[in-house]
Amino acid sequence: MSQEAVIAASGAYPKPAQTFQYGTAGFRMKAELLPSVVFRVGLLAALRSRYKNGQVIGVMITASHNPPADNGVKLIDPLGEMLESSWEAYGTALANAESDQAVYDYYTQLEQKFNINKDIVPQVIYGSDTRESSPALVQALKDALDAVGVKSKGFGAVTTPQLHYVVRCLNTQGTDDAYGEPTLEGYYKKLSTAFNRLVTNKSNGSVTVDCANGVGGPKLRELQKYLNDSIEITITNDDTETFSKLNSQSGADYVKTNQRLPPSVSAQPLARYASLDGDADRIVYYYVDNKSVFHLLDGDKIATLAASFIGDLIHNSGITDFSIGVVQTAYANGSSTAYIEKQGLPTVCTPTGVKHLHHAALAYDCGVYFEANGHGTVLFSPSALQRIFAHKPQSPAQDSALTDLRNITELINQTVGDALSDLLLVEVILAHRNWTPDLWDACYTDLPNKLEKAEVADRNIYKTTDAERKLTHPEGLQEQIDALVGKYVQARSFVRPSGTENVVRVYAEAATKAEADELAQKVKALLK
Ligand code: G16
Repeated sequence: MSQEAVIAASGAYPKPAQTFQYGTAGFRMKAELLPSVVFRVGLLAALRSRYKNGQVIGVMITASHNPPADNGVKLIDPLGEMLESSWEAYGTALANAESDQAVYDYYTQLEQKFNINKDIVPQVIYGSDTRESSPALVQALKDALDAVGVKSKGFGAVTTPQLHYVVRCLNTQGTDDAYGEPTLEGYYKKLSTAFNRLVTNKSNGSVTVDCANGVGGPKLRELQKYLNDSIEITITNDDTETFSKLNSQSGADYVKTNQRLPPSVSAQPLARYASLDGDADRIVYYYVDNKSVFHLLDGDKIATLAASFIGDLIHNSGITDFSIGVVQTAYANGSSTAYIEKQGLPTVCTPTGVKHLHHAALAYDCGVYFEANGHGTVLFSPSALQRIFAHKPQSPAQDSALTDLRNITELINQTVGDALSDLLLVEVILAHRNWTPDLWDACYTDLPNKLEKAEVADRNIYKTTDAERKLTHPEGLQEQIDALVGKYVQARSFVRPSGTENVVRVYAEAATKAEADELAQKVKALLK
């Protein structure tokens, strides 16, 4: 790597007059502001790989649930997790360096700080979602990787969780912890083999999946080819050619926020429906009842379904002294937390962002983490996996539960929340329980709630504490929110700045829908 090469390559991607920040899920904003950021993230990925002794780092170009004009970029660490938080600040500093020389200087400063061995060849793999802006941003990334001598490979349009999967596979190949074949085919085979085993001799009707006109559509179609016919999957909203349709009037975020069907879906009573988001790392389910009333089965409902099913399998396998915990955020419906605690399971609340939930979930033998918006997965600790695979069943019933449990550990993408893997997990559980969506829904009744977005002059003045459940700044605002909340029954409300959109989010819960809506409006009015 020569100074001239890096500076010349950087010169092709001038920094706009803008301050950047590595947020909830990397950098995210209007796509036209991103080329310099993506270039510099490429440099950071190279450093990170060298720092990790040449292990493969992933770079995903996506803005997930955001509108079509946005894009984003985030890094994936060697085991498929989100970038270690302490490195986010280096990404932010690099993105904000004011000149090409400053980019180079900061890059070399980091090399020195971490005593990076320059003989190590860094390795980076990358992918993108289906946005119109993605190819140009991929080019910016490639230019950075080439400028600093990275061995790289592009995977084209992929779901975010697919890239996380491949990163982990590449870094664990040939070890006792080998995660799978490091290809998309390997991903489909791993998930489908486990799924097909779990649903042998079971049939459970059909599910219609709204793919938000994003990359999840073609990838689900591909996965479908590997699945047996125990469950019929109908794919809808899978137009990735018309860029403006991405996440528009469709997708997990639309359904969760508006608490209604995507307009293109005309639902049959008690049939199952699911929506993915733009990069297929979130999923929510829903149905309409016999009176055509819409019911949402969100991330909280998926978490409770998964935790109780896995708990039963552990128990029925004869495995003892096994901890299961559920990790949620402030958005978790109060009823879901009460339900989980009633089952005797611990719950933990973390700030928004799967990186926080993932970290907290590692504390258990089995950590189930889901954000209410449908982003989540299940983690089994290495020692828990060892016990599950070494356990000797004492009866045919234990043997059967143990076999299912082992397959469940293969079905779940444990690197990150994965809508396709979660879809199959829910389908397996419903097939085993023989549940229609209303039976699943009947586990507990959500407290009515409302999520609002508020446009504010500067979202950075809103600072939170207590896992984002309380504001510390602007001073005095939390007291005003508390005073409003005190006027309602079973009420709760909080305000937090989004880390992916230029807005502040307002959440309210109350005993009735009208009260939740009213409380959200009143809290939102405080932000004006
Ligand atoms: C991302 C994060 C999620 C987060 C969501 C909204 O999701 O991965 O953890 O819940 O953004 O975050 P915020 O409220 O800070 O904007 P996605 O699906 O857009 O990648």
